Amino acid sequence: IKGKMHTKLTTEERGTVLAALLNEGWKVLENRDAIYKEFLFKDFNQAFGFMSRVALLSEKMDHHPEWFNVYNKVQITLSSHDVSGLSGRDVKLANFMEEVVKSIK
Ligand code: HBI
Repeated sequence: IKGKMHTKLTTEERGTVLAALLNEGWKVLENRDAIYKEFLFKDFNQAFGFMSRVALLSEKMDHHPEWFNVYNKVQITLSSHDVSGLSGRDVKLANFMEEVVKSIK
């Protein structure tokens, strides 16, 4: 399907929508076309509540994060296997995560 979601982010998109995420603390990995962020919450309950809400959207999008959780910390890497890099789906999911955090904290 042509369209933002199933093609690699263009250079232009990397300067706009992706740059906005970098301003929110996301980092582009050195050795992979992927973005990474670590979220810290008050406790496990908050962290898992965040993960639950993200999980529901990721299932609906059929686009899943690579994540690691210990207590109140959630480390997240986003990339799109089917384009071997970043796509609009990663941007959409990252933006959703930022919204969820705002509604929790
Ligand atoms: N999640 N991050 C990510 N990247 C994908 O390409 C992807 C996915 N979840 C499910 C999915 N692709 C399916 O569409 C394919 O595995 C069939």
